[in-house]
Amino acid sequence: MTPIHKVIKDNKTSINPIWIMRQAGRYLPEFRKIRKLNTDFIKLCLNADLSSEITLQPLKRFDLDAAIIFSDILMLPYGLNQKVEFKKDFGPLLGELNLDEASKLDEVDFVKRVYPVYKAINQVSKNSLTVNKSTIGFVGAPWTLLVYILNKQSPKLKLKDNFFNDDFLINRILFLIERFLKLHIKNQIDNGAEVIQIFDSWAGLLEEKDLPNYVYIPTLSLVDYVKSLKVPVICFPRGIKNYRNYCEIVKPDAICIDYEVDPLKILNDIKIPIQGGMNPKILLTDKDNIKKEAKKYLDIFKDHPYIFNLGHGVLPETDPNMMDYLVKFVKDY
Ligand code: 1CP
Repeated sequence: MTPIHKVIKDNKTSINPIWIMRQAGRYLPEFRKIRKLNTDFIKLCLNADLSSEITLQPLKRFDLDAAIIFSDILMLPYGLNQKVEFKKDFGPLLGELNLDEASKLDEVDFVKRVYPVYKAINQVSKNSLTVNKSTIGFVGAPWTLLVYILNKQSPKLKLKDNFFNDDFLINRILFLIERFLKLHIKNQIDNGAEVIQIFDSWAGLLEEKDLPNYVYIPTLSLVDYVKSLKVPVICFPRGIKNYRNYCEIVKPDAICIDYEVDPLKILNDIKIPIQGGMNPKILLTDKDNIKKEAKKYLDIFKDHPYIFNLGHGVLPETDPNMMDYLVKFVKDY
């Protein structure tokens, strides 16, 4: 078993595996070099040789315990024939989803559109750099994908005033997303993904009363599906206030916490393995501070099954030397 599997499946507490959300990407000069030559982000994700290479870049530098595949949660709307672009200094920009056509889309056609993602997972999981490490596949949670599909841009900039107006439309989209997410997950697992992480990056936008409809029910269905395929599933409902309720209802195998969560409180509240927490901004400070903060999480979770990670993705302005320092500190702890 890999260290991450030992923590999730055996509740092991004496080891501290580490991987970092967005570990493959913008803070690495070797990534920027490839990105500069490949201005179309979706095309880059669909180039299996390059996306495998990018996935492995952080593993060449740091002693991480997982490879997370270089892809994006927006490959799902892309697979449904919705136009997806990434604009510099703006972020994702989507076209209109043709729901009638997407509802009739054949699963084979979806797989054809995104198959290089599966090919890359296959290549990565067979690479010698991932021996005794976990290859992590991922998807966006139904709610977070609904946000991008309907809002057509990051809700960070603006969530449209009439977002919730058409209940029937929302339910049709959620139903469609769920169906194709299962297909996307199944193909990632069949090609070598050994863990699935579900990113609900915008869960924190919802009021408590709306969580059952948009978050709990659709995510529970996905979690049950991943479990039925005998692969551990980690959920990251970023920004929600009550992680305990979430865990009791959705029942992931492990929970990834964001940086606003009080680690002492969560230790009391939650029995399942925990991942993450440290604020990514800490990596922009100095080594003493990184050590102090990382130690805080490791001390608090020393008798709890814990996977070290940040409380959101590593920031683009992070110095790779600081990442190196963090990984070594966690490994030597
Ligand atoms: O070079 C560039 O401009 C592209 C930047 C980039 C990268 C490197 C984007 C655009 N996506 C990615 C890769 C990516 N996205 C990974 C790769 C594996 C890794 O190293 O972790 C993963 C897991 C994601 C997941 C993802 N995409 C999430 C969930 C995690 C999170 O950060 O909250 C979300 C919300 C997205 C959408 C997305 N894709 C890209 C951007 C800039 C965004 C966020 C836009 C926004 O703020 O709304």
